[in-house]
Amino acid sequence: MSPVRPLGRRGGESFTVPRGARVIVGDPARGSGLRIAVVVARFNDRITNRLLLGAFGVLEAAGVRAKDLAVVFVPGAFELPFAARRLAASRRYDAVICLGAVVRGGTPHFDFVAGEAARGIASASEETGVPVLFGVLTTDSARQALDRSGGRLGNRGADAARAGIEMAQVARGLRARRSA
Ligand code: INI
Repeated sequence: MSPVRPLGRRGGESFTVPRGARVIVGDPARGSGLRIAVVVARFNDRITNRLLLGAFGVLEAAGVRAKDLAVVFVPGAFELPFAARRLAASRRYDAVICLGAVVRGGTPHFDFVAGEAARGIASASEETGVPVLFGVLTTDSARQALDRSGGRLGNRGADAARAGIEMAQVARGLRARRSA
């Protein structure tokens, strides 16, 4: 079996799959018609606002319309799963993107907040079957968080938005396959 069907470039690599194989793949650049919810933590707002702007930039460029977008603010990353789960369970959105910034700062609080955010976001996705994306920075310093929120190391909010669009299409593809 030789891999003969080029899928085009996804990230850095150009994938090929055997001709005739079933393929489900999303395109992060095509968001038209998708309904997207964004949940953003206000804690470390200087950073989360940058994540939010990065996410909006990607969603707008991909053709997601403002009327298909919901934005929910919560106090901190610990509260992201609560809102994400409710939004996902409503079935009104194709993907839910969670944005937050947990900065270590020498307190054990970090591990609880970051751990619960990750765990809760993963279970919101598993329990509802709706993609819920983890756009939460977990860094040792504010500097590292700034670098990853539109600084020299990219923007994790933009990355999460791209992943959200891609996963919304993958979820649709999987649903269509099940009912076929
Ligand atoms: N929330 C964050 O989003 N980031 C943090 O770095 C953070 N720290 O370090 O404390 C943080 N704490 C607040 C937490 O998310 C809850 O809002 C709070 O505990 C109330 O439940």
